[in-house]
Amino acid sequence: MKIQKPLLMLLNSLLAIAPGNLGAQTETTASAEPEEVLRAVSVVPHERQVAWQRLEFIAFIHFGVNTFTDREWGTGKEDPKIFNPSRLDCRQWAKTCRAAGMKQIILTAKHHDGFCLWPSRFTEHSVKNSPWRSGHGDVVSELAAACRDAHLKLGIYLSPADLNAIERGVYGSKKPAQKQVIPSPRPGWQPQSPERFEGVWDEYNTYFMNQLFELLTEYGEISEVWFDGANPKPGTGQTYAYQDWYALIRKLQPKAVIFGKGPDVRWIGNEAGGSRREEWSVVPIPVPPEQYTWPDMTDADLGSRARLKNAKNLVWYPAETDVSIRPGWFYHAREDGQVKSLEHLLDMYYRSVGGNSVFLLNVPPDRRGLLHENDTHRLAELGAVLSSTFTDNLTRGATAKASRERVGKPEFAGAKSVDGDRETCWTTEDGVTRAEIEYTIPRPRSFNVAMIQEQIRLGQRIESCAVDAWVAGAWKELATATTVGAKRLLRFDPVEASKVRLRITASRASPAIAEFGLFNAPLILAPPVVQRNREGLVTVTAKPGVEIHYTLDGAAPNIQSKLYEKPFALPKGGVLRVLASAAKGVFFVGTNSETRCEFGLAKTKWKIVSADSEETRAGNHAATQAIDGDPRTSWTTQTRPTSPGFPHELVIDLGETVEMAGFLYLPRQDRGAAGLVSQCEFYASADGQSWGAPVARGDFGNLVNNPIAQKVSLAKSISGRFVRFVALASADGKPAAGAAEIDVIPARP
Ligand code: FUL
Repeated sequence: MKIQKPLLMLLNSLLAIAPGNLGAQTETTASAEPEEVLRAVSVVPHERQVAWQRLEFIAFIHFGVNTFTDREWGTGKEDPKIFNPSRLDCRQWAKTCRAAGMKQIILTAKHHDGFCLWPSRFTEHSVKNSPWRSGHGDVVSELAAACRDAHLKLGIYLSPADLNAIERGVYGSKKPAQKQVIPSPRPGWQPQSPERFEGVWDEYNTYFMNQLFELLTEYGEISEVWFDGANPKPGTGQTYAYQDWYALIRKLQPKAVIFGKGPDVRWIGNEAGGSRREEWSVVPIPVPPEQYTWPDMTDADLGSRARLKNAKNLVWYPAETDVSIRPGWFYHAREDGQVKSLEHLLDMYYRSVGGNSVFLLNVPPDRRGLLHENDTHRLAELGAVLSSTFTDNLTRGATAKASRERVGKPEFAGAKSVDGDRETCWTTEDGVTRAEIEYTIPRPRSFNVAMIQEQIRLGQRIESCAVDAWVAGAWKELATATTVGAKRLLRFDPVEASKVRLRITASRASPAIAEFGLFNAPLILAPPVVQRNREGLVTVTAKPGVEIHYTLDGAAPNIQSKLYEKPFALPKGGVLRVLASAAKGVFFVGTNSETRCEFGLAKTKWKIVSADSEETRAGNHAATQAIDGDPRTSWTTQTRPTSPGFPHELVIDLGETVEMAGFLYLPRQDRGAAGLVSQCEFYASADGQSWGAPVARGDFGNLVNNPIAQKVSLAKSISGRFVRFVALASADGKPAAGAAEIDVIPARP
């Protein structure tokens, strides 16, 4: 039976809050449930959130002037003429995403630089002033058409922060707000939509809403509007009329969810692809949603019972996990060898889609306007593995025997959890919050993945559960989980069985299981793990059954390349590319499982000469940690309220004279925010006394969310024995500096 809206309301009141109606059940706990827990269970998703959740796997496309300037964050001062993709083809993007199993594409219509990928009538900083398609191009329109053809949904990223608008004095302008009507008239423009929005807005909010109006009325259906919280230049005093933006979106695209700085979908809280151990879609907020300015929610616990205590307002606010297939969000040729491995992508898929979240994977087009071959290849592999894993659900046709069912309600029988219909579900009686269900499949099969889905239209209920298999005459626990929500995927070693049991061990109300599945995922060829110590010794490890080959000249490794047999010395550093391939007679899915590393000089003789400050109070953040060859440890300057601010500096003695070609700055990798250096200078000296002018400057974007290694190359190599690293500004605007590692890239003879 499908759950229809009126019934849903009835069901919800029946299933969720029935503390007085517990009868003589033995497995009940609901009578004891505190009021706030019952309230949390009664919060359900809006239809647009259900539709979004079911997309599961979607694509992000970061494309714009940064693609051509090789930056992660632009300046707003770019010349629009630099945007000139030679072979832009949105159909190639759509085809690739579709083949990977993605259901939607979100495009950076405008990133922080303010450059618009559509010919907006409200700025000159756009494709209309670029040579691409002789100034008549419109990436949004080409992508909208490609998505329609490929049956993909379309989302729009429109950066609230706008560096070009700052340059023009529109953003952060102190001019008083005025009465406005959106869309603002433009000569010769007949807006396609009759909708009008009146209000009192400043220049930037008017500009922003006009852009939203263009994007939401001229490109067909838009399913997601992405509001990024990041701002490269905070402190201008510009405020955003969020509630008016939302009202405009609701009117023009009522089915679209609003992400991030908006009420429908929350940012998972990191850019590394992982969901929380407990990912609750119901979270407390301090004021009613209509008055709320949605913050980034990054706490480890957002919705546990402890968080619900004293909660004033509870909302359905599910998570989206955004991450890039490469280190950066925009395309950089230097990252062609750093496309994430199949294993890494799958791991993120399992943790996000299988962790009650939607997986938003970024694939950045290159300067041709095409997705690079390395990315398309990887996405095709990913799509193939996902479909070969999830097409054959072994519980199809299984029989189900539940410990508890609703008496006289066959529409909620155990069998409903294996009928392949996610609208139906198995539930127990009200108040029964612990239950088991046993599935028998027609013959023993081998499997290594279990899938549990709650009927989220009835809220999120399960707090813990376990899956067992009947093996050799006894139940064997395969895996346990905390929350479930829209989907929980559990991975374990392959097991062969015909009887499997799902145990709900704690739930906020009677569990409502929409689907339970079992799958057999293929073995994946994982990339080798490379480690190099301070002395320059390289160790490579891989799974059993894997052969390792490598190159040191930058060339792509293949099975003819040098075979790795034991650790080797790499004192001068360089680019190491290592390939995993299946040994004879072993079968894995996935090819090109490569790890690429760039190393600087070995640090055997290095010493710290001086550091202006070291934080040794909270953990060991001494300066030596920046040259210990261990990326997990870091130097940071003191963070006491009285600690001095920028500049900070570190002087290193390399122990010998070196011809230097560049530097690597690795920000701290432990997700700590203090000390991520966004601007710095490097100096070189023969004697550690006379330094002269800086030999290089670093200007690094997006470090807080994506603290990847930053490379600074010298225009001309320089010789020296001492290096001075001067930090000038930090990514979080606070006065501390730091580094996980500082490396010197030697000039190649
Ligand atoms: C961040 C931005 O600053 C990055 O450039 C990127 O767009 C990412 C998705 O969000 O906050």
